[in-house]
Amino acid sequence: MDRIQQGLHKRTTLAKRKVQRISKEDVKRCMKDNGFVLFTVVAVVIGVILGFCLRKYQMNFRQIKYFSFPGEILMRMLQMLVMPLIISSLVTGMAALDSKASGKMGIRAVIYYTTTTILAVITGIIMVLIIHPGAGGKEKMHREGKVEEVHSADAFMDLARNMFPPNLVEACFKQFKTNYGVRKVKPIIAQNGSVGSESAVSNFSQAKNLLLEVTEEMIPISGSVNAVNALGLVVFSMSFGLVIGNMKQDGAILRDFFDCLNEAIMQLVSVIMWYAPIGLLFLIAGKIMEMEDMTVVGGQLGMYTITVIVGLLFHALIVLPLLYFFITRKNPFAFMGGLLQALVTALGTSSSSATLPITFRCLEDKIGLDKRITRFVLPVGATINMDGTALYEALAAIFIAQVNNFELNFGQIITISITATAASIGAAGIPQAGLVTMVIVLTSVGLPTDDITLIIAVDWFLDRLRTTTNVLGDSLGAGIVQHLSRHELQKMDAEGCNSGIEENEMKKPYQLICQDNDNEKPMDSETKM
Ligand code: 7O9
Repeated sequence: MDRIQQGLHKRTTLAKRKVQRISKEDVKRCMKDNGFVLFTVVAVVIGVILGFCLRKYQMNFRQIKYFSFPGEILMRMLQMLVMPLIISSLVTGMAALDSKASGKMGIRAVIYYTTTTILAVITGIIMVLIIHPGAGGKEKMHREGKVEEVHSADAFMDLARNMFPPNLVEACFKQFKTNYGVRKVKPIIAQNGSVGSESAVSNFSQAKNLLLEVTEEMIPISGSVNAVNALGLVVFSMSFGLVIGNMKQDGAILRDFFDCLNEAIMQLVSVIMWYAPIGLLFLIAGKIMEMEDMTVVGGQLGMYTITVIVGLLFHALIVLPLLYFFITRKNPFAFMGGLLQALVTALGTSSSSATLPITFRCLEDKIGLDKRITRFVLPVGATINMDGTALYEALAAIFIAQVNNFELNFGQIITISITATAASIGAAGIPQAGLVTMVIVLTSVGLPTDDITLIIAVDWFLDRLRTTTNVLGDSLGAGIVQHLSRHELQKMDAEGCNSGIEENEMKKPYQLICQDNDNEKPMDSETKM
């Protein structure tokens, strides 16, 4: 009895000590983390207020550019890290998984991406049909910018071409893009006396005319645009990582190299995160000062903006969290709280790829996701999973149909859903995507592409919101894939096959946010007892 009591006493004291130690550290860390998030959010709020206050002074373009300079530096810093980050994380992410595990996780991720993208498209379509922002025609609407001609087939072929860059160094700064040239088509006089151009002409009187005039034909010619070919780099890095993983011990040097590169880049991300609030402040304030007069955004365009906002909010705050909750049985809003900094950065930068470094930090350090998951799922998600973009494109296409009083039948709505889904998946591989993908969606149902100019005025603003939705979708996806793959991960831990990535490094202890589920909590020696 005595021994039991002694034992109990010892255990309680130990536990007390442990609680004291952990709580002190946790509180400190919690303060640091939350203080930092608070700092970022406050910076964004100040940016918005400052932007609106400074609008009164009607600064010219040069002054605004100078003012936004600190923000521009933040964008450049983030973009600087994206390429080494995606290459190193994908190579190590794939190498850390055996081909069976990576195949299973890949399938789960792809199912998640397609499901959420389709759900987003459906949400967009339902919202625009209910709210009907396009009532009243387009005559009084303001137009801005211009739209270039795009052939959908060429855009999709460019996508496939960009998946396989012939020169990896060039892929870091150039994307293949089909341009159009004019070719003169001379009439051909056939040997039997009949005359034709390249398409055979049988009618003689028509042929006589052709003899006199040389026709012109638009032909596709190869060209390029200055942009990172993310899709090509992703395809290469994944294949490379898979091969290294299969090489087992022979691939250890390369695995260690990319692992070390990844760690070093992530440390640079931590440094940049300190500068992020300042950069975001100036980026947002500058954008607000640059904004055209709000009077443009009245009437239908105002209603359209509201419809998009409602659609994105519904997808981000209801559909995605519900999906996360049903699959993982964890609180999605706690997850989103840990992601706040990445969401705010997405809002400020309007680029999910530039936000990627911050998303990595949030998911790995704050939410405590497994690096084997984030390294593999996040870059792929940033490249092909764009829920916000898909929702937006479907909604915008139907809005343009509405302002043209164009009745869409059910088949055409389905066509819009399919093209919007495909366009959002392929956006990173289609050169100058933004408008081009919109043109593809509109041409698929015969809507006038010129009417894209009606919505350009609010695009800069809506882009920020859809980027935030995209980042949220990618991150919740990482959480869901981790939950679904927990058994494989545990099995791999048990077998001790971390493929060169050190155990303590791969399994950062879960912090407060995700402690409600024991399944995925890594067991340390104390909890095992
Ligand atoms: C939005 F992750 C990386 F680093 F591999 C990566 C790099 C570049 C991933 C993607 C890209 C990329 O170029 N993406 C891209 C995205 C290119 C063109 C258009 C878009 C669509 O962007 C969204 C939108 O406009 O709706 C949004 N701004 O998520 O960044």
